[in-house]
Amino acid sequence: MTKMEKVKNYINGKFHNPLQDNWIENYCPANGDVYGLIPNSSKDDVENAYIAAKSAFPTWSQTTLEERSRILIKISELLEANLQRFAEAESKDNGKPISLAKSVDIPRAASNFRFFGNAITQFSSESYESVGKNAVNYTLRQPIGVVGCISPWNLPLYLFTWKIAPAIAAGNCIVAKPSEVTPMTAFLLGEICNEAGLPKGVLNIVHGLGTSTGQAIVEHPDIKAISFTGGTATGAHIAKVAAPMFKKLSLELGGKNPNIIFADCDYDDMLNTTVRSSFANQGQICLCGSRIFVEASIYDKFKTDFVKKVKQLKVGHPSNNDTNIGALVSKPHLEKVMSYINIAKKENGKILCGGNKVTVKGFENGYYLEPTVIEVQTDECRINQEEVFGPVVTIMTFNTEEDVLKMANKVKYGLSATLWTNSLKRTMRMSNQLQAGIVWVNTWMMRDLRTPFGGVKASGVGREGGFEALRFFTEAKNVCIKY
Ligand code: TXE
Repeated sequence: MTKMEKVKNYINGKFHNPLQDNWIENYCPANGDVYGLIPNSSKDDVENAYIAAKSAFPTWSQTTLEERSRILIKISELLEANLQRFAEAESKDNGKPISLAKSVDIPRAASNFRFFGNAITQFSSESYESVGKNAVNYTLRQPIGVVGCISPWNLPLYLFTWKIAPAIAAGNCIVAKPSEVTPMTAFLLGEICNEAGLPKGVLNIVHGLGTSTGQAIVEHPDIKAISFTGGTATGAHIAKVAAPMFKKLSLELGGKNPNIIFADCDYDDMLNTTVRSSFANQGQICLCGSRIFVEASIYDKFKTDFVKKVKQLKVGHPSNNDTNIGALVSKPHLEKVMSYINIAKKENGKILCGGNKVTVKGFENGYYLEPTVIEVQTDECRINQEEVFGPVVTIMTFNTEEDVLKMANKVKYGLSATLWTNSLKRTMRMSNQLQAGIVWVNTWMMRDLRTPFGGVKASGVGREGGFEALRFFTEAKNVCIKY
């Protein structure tokens, strides 16, 4: 067996084993081997991380914006300089194609630091003159103190840094936990932070299971805000634990996003983007358009062309440059996705392509699955209502704008929606009425980091991105002076 890669906790600028010497096995999705060990940190490890964060806070919160900005941008530059190493680690830990880790995950993690390094220099307090009352108000935006950041496994470093960069920029200190399924790049980030001169204790990373380490962060009475991305059930549980302590909460949860295609769209662009919005990252992105609705007049053509393109996608080892679909993140997740394919079959869903596990030669124990397209007759079946979070999409037809809008909104989630049309009037009507935090028209996952990001209904509460994130990680304090 190859040498075990041991992840350690990063507390007060140093790397530590968990106090109780408890470890979890880390699996490589591409071949199913255990290749590393991860601390399963206890309450005491979380407490040590909290103490380090608490002691760093008075100085960090008073550090000038220029200095915070300089350090964040330095971290960004170091990530860029280490692109290859980080991309390889991400791909090995998660199963995603190396090409994706190199072009999306790691560059975006670097952008998160650069963006918030710049944004904090533009974030300002407001003032309000109370005309005729001889008074002036000013509103300070002060850092909260010690905050908790908990992130998932699908875009590991990308989503981890999406939280910690604004938290640090705003002057907070952090106790953070990446997913226990994909801890490696967060572990490597510790070294980069030290090299960039981030003062010790500003960022502390504890690894472990959600139910032990994550729970300890959420339950900690002095960790005053929790920013969480993950499953809806976990989000609901976190909200329940945090509410009696009046913690500030930002929850970015699941999605079951509609991709609505009208006959008047730019067809080729729509087709290529729809393949991507269905299967990028093995369909494990909360923004993936997993419910495809196609206007009746182009339904048959779309069905033929789409299935043909999906069949061309290459499932293979993540380290091959020509792989389009890598491995799913874990064995339990593969089984969950398979179980949904079976549910769809029982519900009379017609499998147009895919539906089976794939054996990749030389990596027979890896977690591979064919990209799967299922034709459904009704939007009310489970495969069309519940989040699968894998390379599985449904397609069905619609006749009127009214019908498709109803179906699009008739799920418990409301994260994103995609609309393909060249009609301006329809664009305006539909985008106003779609129940989603994000609507993309004639594109998908085009991101501008200044924009609000998050969902409605069971997709969560709060918004990340731009000044929204900086507002979340600060408390507004109004001072009213009568003169
Ligand atoms: O996520 P969890 P899971 C969806 C997707 C997936 C399902 C479950 O449908 O199949 O959620 O995935 C930590 N207190 N998404 O179970 O458990 C956990 O350790 C504090 C959508 O893997 O929500 C990890 O760090 N923390 C999603 C993080 O929560 C807890 C991305 C997310 O894990 C905790 C991932 C607890 N009690 C899955 N329990 C998206 N929105 O993008 C777990 N955690």
